[in-house]
Amino acid sequence: MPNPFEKANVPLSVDELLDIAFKRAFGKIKSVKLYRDPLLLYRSREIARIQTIADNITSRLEKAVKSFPNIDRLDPFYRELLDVVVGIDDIRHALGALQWASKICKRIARYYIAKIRRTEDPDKMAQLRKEASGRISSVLKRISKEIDFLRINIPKLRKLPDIDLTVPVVIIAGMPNTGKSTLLSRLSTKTPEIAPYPFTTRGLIIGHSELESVGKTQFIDTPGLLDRPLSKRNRIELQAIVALRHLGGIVVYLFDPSETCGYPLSDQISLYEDLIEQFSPDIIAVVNKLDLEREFPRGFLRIREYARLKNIRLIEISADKGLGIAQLKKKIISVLTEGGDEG
Ligand SMILES: Nc1nc2c(ncn2[C@@H]2O[C@H](COP(=O)(O)OP(=O)(O)O)[C@@H](O)[C@H]2O)c(=O)[nH]1
Ligand SMILES: [Mg+2]
Repeated sequence: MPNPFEKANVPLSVDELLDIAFKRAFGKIKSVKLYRDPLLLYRSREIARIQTIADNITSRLEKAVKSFPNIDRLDPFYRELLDVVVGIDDIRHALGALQWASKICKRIARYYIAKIRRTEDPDKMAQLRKEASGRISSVLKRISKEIDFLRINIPKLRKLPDIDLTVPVVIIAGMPNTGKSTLLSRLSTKTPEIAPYPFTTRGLIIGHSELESVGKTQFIDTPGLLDRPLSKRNRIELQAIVALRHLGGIVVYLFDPSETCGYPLSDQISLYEDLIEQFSPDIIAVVNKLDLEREFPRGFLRIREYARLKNIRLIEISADKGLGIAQLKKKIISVLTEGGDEG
């Protein structure tokens, strides 16, 4: 299931829409019937001009509206992102404006075409056609703000990550340099994809893997999102984080008791508690850099003591040296398949 906004049309600007429609209307039009009677020919031509302008514009507007996914049927993950990136109310308003303009343009065309049918005066026909095009132009100009809004925002939505929501997700969290990228590449097969994500400069890093008895699994590293305290985030950043929660994934949290990551263990513990509270109650707690225990024993003693007091089952690994990875995989599989605590 790819990004649902991928096929959303970026509408042309008002000037482009008008330009194309008018050029079409004053070029050769196939629908003009070749009457011998000059009056009938004249009438047919003016009607075809109005019809061409209206059809050209309304079909483009409708295509833009129809190509946008149904907001009410979006998966919560993408709906939340839509709200973060552009705002659901604003997008509804903009799409509604295009729909409104299309309806009015059709109505204008019908009205003037009927009037042209009722007149015998060629000058009057030309004048009515000019009036109709003038009114259609001004309807479009009234929605230029909404069109520009879509022109700016739809490309942003099209760049959102493709996340297969039918495949289980494992999110890797932890402070910077605790070993998330190293672990991701240990757990997933090929080189990971990088998908742009709102409010991160480095995007989401997505690794794919086949897990025994689970099947396809996505491992996601979220640089800049789940690596510092949530309390320091603004509303928009929090929303980008909340969207991650809608992935329904499990979270693996990395501690680096060696503190070679540059962050004291106490900060790492407080981020862990923050994530438990705000993000997910069942986070798999993982101690990384086990190979550095001899060199930095204090942190390792402390995290084990903390885990004992809180009744947390720690899994100890070295992502870099490949220690404990099988055990961590087993744990991930058991949580994904049973949601349980064994393994
Ligand atoms: N000694 C040791 N270093 C590790 C281990 N895992 C990661 N590192 C190192 O820690 C640094 C940060 O790792 P990285 O995966 O980029 O961390 P991230 O910022 O959380 O993605 C790198 O220099 C890694 O080589 C480990 O198990 N043992
Ligand atoms: Mg990294």
